[in-house]
Amino acid sequence: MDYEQLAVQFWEAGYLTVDDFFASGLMDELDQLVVEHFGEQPDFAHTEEFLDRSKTEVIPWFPQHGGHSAFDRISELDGLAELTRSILGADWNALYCMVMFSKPGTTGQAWHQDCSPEASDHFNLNRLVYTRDINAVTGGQTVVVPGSHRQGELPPGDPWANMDGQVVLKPRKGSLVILHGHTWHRVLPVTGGARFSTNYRATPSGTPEDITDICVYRNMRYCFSTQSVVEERIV
Ligand SMILES: O=C(O)CCC(=O)C(=O)O
Repeated sequence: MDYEQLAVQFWEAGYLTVDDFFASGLMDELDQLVVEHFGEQPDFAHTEEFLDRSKTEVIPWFPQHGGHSAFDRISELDGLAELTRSILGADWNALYCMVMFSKPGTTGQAWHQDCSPEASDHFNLNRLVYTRDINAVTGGQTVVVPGSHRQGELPPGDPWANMDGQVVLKPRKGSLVILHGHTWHRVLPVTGGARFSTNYRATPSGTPEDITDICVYRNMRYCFSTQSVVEERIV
């Protein structure tokens, strides 16, 4: 695999998809662990205010904090580290891994940037692993605006309206999607079974660990650590 070429592609578009990056057997194993953890009807972890205002219905899980070492096998893969190094340079940092679970029939995630785009060198990378196919039948496709990681703040507006130039990604079982934290992105409504991705976040060296504490939505900025709206955004 030509990691340097993939890095060029990433920096041009602000995202990258590589299908068949992960072995099928490992995907089955991780998928099973996620399903067992969440069960049929998991409770939401975020506040009502967040769920209502953000138009985002996800439940996070940090499996490595609970000693689920199977998830380490992704972070230990040489190919993933090599590709991350090609994108971020030699001194990058791996953060935690987080599963984002959405129940069937939920809204997905509204447009957002994972962190504030004011400083172009302060950002996170979402390194997303998919253990099952995501397509028009399942719903939950990931939508991005190519090049938006260079366009500053996500414009205020309708959290859900289509945006000019948007591209719909349909990752498959075993796909890797890498998203720049400043890229404008969202997840479409989940119309099939449960939908989840596992995010192995990484940052360039010198980035604060809490870089994703304040998320930018089209109608607000939301701070996760204080569970509060820190800025209303009005058109
Ligand atoms: O699960 C996905 O495809 C996208 C995840 C996402 O929006 C995020 O991690 O900020």
